[in-house]
Amino acid sequence: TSHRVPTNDNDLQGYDEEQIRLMEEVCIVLDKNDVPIGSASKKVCHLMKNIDDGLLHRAFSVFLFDSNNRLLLQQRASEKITFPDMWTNTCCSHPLGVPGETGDELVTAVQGAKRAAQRKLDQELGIKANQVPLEKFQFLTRIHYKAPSDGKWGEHEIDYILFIRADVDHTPNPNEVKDTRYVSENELKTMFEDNTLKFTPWFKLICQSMLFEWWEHLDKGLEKYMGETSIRRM
Ligand code: DMA
Ligand code: MN
Repeated sequence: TSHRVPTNDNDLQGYDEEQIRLMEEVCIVLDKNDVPIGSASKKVCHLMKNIDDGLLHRAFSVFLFDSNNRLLLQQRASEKITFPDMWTNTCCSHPLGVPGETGDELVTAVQGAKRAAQRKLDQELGIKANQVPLEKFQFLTRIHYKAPSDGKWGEHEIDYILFIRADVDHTPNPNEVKDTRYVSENELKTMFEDNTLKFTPWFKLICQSMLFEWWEHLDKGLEKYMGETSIRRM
């Protein structure tokens, strides 16, 4: 089934041309148990009026750490249609409704999220696939959350949380990323005290729940946290 929710072309007027084009990407539409039930454009999936009707899609969030256990953050570009200029984790986007990125079972869906993560780390940050091989990604859990952006746009996702430890070379794509910064745990906590900085809602949710506990276990091993099968509802 395809969700043909009527939308108005005026919805995208005035936004960046490249970001408008990316709104045609095909997202995976889910039921609340993360079972794919169809597909819909990125635009349709992120209009608050459709989210209010229950439309839910699949996403991923990458947290990339260097060998000093510093987390790479990005500040979203002003061109982004949702959550512009906000600081957030290394890279977020959506596995698409294409072979290799979609899947009904958790194992195939996780593999699809890893492939999408590798694709977007290059597109957003210029990190090449050979520096972030699929087998290096660690799947932790899935988070179901809903968050408005500006009234018209928002998020309603089941978000696959992926950690990766790698020393990488990055060259941000200015259409996606305004700034980047490597932070220690204490440096991130200090950033949260700076009222001039804005953070994405999903990053705040993950920071308030599991991030610092997972971070503490980077050296000890994340095995006991990996591959959680229940979906965390936030
Ligand atoms: C969407 O991220 C995914 C999450 C977890 C919020 P995004 O808005 O950065 O997606 P994209 O980079 O595809 O625009
Ligand atoms: Mn989304």
